[in-house]
Amino acid sequence: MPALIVIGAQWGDEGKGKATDQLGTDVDYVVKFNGGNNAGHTIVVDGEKFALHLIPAGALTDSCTPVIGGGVVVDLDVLFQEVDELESRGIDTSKLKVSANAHVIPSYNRTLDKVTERFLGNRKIGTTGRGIGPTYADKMNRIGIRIQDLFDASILRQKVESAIDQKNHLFLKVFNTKAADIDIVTEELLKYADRIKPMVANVTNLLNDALDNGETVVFEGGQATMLDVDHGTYPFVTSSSATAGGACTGSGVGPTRIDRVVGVAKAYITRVGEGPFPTELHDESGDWLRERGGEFGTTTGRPRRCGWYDAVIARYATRVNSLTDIVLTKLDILSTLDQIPVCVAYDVDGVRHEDMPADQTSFHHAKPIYEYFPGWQEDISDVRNFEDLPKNAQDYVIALEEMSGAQISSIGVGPGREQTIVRH
Ligand code: 2SA
Ligand code: GDP
Ligand code: MG
Repeated sequence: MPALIVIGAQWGDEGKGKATDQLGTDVDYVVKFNGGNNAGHTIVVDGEKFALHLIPAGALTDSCTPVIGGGVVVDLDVLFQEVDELESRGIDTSKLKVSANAHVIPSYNRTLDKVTERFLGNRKIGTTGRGIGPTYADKMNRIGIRIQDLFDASILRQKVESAIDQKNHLFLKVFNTKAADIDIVTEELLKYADRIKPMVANVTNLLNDALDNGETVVFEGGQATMLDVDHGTYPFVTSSSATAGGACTGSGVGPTRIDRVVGVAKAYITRVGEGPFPTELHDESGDWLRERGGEFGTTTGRPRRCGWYDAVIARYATRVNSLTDIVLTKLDILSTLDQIPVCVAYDVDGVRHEDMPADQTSFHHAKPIYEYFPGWQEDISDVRNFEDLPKNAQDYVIALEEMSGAQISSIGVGPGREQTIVRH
């Protein structure tokens, strides 16, 4: 399976990091293609917990080369903190490659992200405050700073100056806050130039050559389908392409080279930040899922909003990403429930919708229509074969598979690398 995309099929935190890591030693390259350190992947290897933000999950496998593609926005402080932390824990990061086209997140964009959210008040997006949105806005506005700009101090200074001209107007006139200083920002960025230089690679060539040589490349999505800037619940989305198409634009590998697209979905669903969420639970079932599932953000520690599996979203994700299969995670969390509701369709102002409504207003009004499945009491975290799952758990998985439009190829029954049931 030479080129495989792993993306989130819901609102993020489905367990993409574990799904990528678990592909293991057969993988030669793992490529992060979108987002930045707003992502947080928790991976547990031999009982040891790793929280990765910028460095792709493949870094934990010796034989694998981690790659940061051109579609990523890089906070240099965070990148090197992460490198240092992994090295101090015995993980070799010397193979890490970074595209010269990736944009950097200057400090003024972290400030802008936070002050904008404060300014928006109850209209806020609930961002991670990492400067992601303003940095992608600069990229589209053609005032972004790229990794390659770090290697020419005078060009860098000019670019910082153009960007800051626009920002300082906002900082001073609109947000009533301190102006950014050209010299300070330029220095903040330049100080990493020597350290990052050896990591910089022509990622397009690297990955296309690898595929030509029959090597395996995994594209690891950050955030998820419903947070995608085009296909998600806009404006309550992140600012990057988190769907399968983003793997191509964010890395420089064309769509005809992709062999498999895996959507990672939890056996229930969570969301962080603001925005509509039809199956959200505001009662004790939601608290129960959050506590039992450990549903707190890897990056910010924010409590995640929790709800039941939404098959309308799953079908949508299958289409938007052309999923070949689904990795279903956290089935173990549902053990001990008497019955498990699954949203099979929406009621929008009295009309039944099997598919995602075409406009956001309808999605805001969508009320879940539930079907109820019998639960199971057993702890399933040691199960490794599908046939050894309790019958009701097997039936639940088969029902989700039928509703979601793609085969469920593996099932997570715990955070550990080995706590996985492979079906196909
Ligand atoms: P941003 O910061 O501009 O990308 O925020 C825009 C929206 O995207 C959501 N978002 C996320 N949702 C879930 N998980 C994310 N990453 C962390 C994790 C979350 C954390 O993996 O655990 O630690 O809080 C993530 N990143 C962005 C965000 O909530 C906004 O709704
Ligand atoms: P990502 O952003 O999609 O990589 O997901 P996160 O790492 O933010 O959140 C997923 C959480 O679920 C992590 O703490 C994982 O260790 C954990 N996890 C992943 N798969 C499973 C599973 O099958 N069962 C359980 N109990 N935990 C899981
Ligand atoms: Mg996460």
